[in-house]
Amino acid sequence: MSKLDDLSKYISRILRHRPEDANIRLDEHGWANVEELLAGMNAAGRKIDREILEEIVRTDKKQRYSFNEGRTLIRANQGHSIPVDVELVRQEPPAFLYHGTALRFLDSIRQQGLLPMGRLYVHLSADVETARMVGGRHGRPVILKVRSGDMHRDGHPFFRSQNGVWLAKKVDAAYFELMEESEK
Ligand code: HQG
Repeated sequence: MSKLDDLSKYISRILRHRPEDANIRLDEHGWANVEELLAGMNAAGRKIDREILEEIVRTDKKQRYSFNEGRTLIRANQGHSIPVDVELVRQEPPAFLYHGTALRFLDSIRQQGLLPMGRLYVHLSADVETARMVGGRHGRPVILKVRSGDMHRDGHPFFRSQNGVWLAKKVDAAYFELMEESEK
């Protein structure tokens, strides 16, 4: 992993899950003060300055972070476990969305539906390839095809984060099926 990737991983942990590790606080919309973040990271032994932070935000492959207009504040676009309101916009989803998970979770998911688990939302992808990569983080990947259009028509809200991730509060088992190898 490159040095920037390594720093980015750390920043996503601070901005989504554990701001206290860098001795900072997020406001109710998930914003951290940039100067405080830089100072907190350096104090925690993660050497970083504003230039490096700006490069990480600009080059991050998943566009995980945003600055405010004056670049005094920074937040993660999605993926939080702490309850912040990142002002997600409710949006009509495409007919189908995909969720990659691991084979070992499948029984539980079939029983309970897809739940946010440690995060605020269930994360869904517009394409199979992304879902496969997300699932592969947890083990042998399997892909669920979600009837998001039907869910939307039935009144279940969908949100799309700043960086294009689709989010839902929950997906009942009636709305997804396992994709067979030949369909992927
Ligand atoms: C599973 C990464 C048992 C769910 C990715 C998943 C994504 C259940 C795991 C983003 C379940 C949670 C999020 C149930 C769901 N029983 N297991 N009822 N319902 N699960 O990491 O979607 O690189 O919190 O299938 O790219 O894997 O960090 O969610 O396997 O966009 O920016 O519980 O994180 O982005 O795992 O990944 P996660 P996720 P970043």
